[in-house]
Amino acid sequence: MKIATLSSYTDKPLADCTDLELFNALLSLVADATRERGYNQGKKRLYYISAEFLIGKLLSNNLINLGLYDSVRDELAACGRDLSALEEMELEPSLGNGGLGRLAACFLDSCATLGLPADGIGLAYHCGLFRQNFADNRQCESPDYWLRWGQDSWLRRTSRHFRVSFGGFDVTSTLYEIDVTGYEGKSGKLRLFDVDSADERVIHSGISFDKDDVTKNLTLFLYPDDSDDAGRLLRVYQEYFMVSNGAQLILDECQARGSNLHDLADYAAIQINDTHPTMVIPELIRLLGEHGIAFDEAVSIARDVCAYTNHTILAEALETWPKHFIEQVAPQLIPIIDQLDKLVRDSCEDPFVQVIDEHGNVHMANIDIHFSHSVNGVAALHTKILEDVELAPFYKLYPEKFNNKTNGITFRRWCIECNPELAGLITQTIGDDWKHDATRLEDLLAHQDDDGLLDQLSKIKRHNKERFAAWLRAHQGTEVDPDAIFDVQSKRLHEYKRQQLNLLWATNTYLQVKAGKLPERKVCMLFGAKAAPAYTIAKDIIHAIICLGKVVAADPVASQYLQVVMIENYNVTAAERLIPAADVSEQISLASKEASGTSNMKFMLNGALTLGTMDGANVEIAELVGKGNIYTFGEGSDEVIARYQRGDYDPRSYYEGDERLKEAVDFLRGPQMLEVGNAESLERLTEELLGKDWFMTFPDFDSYLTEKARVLNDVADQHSWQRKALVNIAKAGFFSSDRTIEQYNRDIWHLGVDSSRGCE
Ligand code: C3B
Repeated sequence: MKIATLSSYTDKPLADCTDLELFNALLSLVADATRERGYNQGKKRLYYISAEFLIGKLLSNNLINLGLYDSVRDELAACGRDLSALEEMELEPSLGNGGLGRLAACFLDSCATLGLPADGIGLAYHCGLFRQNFADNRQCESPDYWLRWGQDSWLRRTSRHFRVSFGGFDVTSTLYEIDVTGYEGKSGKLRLFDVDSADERVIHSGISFDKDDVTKNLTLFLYPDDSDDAGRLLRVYQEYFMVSNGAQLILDECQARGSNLHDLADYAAIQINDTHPTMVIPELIRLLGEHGIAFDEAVSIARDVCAYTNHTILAEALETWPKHFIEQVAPQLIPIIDQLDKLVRDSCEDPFVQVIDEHGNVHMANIDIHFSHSVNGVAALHTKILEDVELAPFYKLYPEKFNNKTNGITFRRWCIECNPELAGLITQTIGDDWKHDATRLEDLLAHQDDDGLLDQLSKIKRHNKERFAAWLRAHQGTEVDPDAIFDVQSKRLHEYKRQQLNLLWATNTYLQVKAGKLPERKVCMLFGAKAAPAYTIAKDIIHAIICLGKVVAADPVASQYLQVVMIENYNVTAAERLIPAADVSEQISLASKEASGTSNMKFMLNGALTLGTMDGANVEIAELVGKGNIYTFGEGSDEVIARYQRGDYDPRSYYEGDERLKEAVDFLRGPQMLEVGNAESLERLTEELLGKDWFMTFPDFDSYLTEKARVLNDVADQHSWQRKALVNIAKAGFFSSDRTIEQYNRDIWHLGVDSSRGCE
């Protein structure tokens, strides 16, 4: 079948269709084209289980991957219709929070593109992560009904149903699927489960809802508020629901492909994305037991099938659940977890590595490490810290399991789609091989002295800044000046990422301007971040940023030199506009704390220069681009880890010792901020910094100021700046998720590539 034109999917001329009718026609066109190309098949299949898949809007991405973008755009244009208007009306599926979820989405894209038989497994959240808006200069949360749009959606209901038993009751579920199109190749699927009894009427005001009625609320939200036991318990219900459905599906499918279950590892690889899906291990063992496989063999099968990725060293993110929670949610897992605990206890006495600790808490990461065959970190430094420090006792037990897989991003979305002008310039300069082999971007290095090219880079950046400014105006009514330097920090709000350090810089800059020291060029600071609803200090930081923005904007002089903007409801769609427009990429986490970071890679690919600490993947970026093409500052991870170990950090000594820091901190709770802000919130933030500053912003303050001054000074010489940007673009090839996925497959999954053509 040859894929027809869009007009063959509508029963009237395109010009007469409503936008909604056109959108639905596009959905059908894409679905047919995807089916026509076929799905990647093979004896062994990867199941990437994850609580988050931050897939972003799919229309343009699918059209590009299917090679239909230009023809559809032209067909619409010929009838006076605009594809970008249809792109605008699509709602973004908000099925993720941050880097972890976006990584999962990039990985599915790469698996599909590389011809690997692979699916994502997760939950069909009705509202996903909350929608953020600002009122009274503070974050407010509301449900994000990404499916309630009067259109069909990418989510396809299947006829497959499962039953999941919880302590005291059962639920039934339905499998939904979203096609994951590969670039000029076949497809994979994102397979999402929903509970049949879900009922959105239990949502009260905002994102609060009846936490007790699990049959109704189970799949309504990603990461329900976990500040109380009911919320925490609900997370365990969600996790078990996800893995029980997933494990049943996997066993069914592998049997259908010919597995006798003893040989499951020849048919399935399961990648456990962070600790949320950990219960898939005991669940698999339990289900294998139901199929008559003895416990010891089932453990060994599960180990051969499962692999675990660690995404953070932050203790609070390495989940532990009270055993009685699991007993309440899935009592059938308790005998298995007890036996796993005993297996570990019998072979090793170290309390650090036990499955169940002396307080009766189950350590999910510990289950993953003992009972999977691979443990990987997500950047070289992160993996080294896992091996040498955070998971050192495990590394001693199982050195052969540990490996590094530095993260990556898909260049389809993060360049070809979001920055078409840059993609066009690259292709014009070096041909289009880079679209399949990102390392070919290095061919750009031969053009470093091409003044015309550097000039074009500069023009494209300017154009992207204008495009972003127009988008922001429409999005939240804020005006930004494309002549200003766009200095961007966009990522989840977390103290370790240190948006507060950037806030202190902005405060200092404002005070400098007030003291008559005027910068050469205006800086527009753009923040994009959501704070977890129960994370008070994170919300205080957002509040302080917004308040400072108001103070600066109200000042006729300062506002000529500085602007501080918090972008509302930062998500993939916003990132796609923002990142191509950035001049400076702020990657300023406390060294040792950011496992990898992936926005650093996206900014680099889009020609922004990194201002960062030697943390996560920044270290690898610095190695690749060389000292002259990145701006680094701050203490290194060894120093930071040693300071934590000594336990002698005293923020007050830094505060007392640096007048600029003292002034900036005092300003946060001073009269001008109090005029626009909330005293309790500003006070709490200031006290947190002075009394604790757990992520050590103060020791890096001085070097941050120095290095940021250098960055802002260097932007003025656009020729030399764009040369640096070109080196960054050229060296970004290493961070293609195609490279990452090839490494996962080579070292962990061992899937065959589906190189056949045509349909399923
Ligand atoms: C993130 C980490 O914080 C990032 O450093 C990393 O790049 C990505 O994962 C992807 O590996 N992360 C997250 O977004 N959510 C978590 N719960 C844990 C880590």
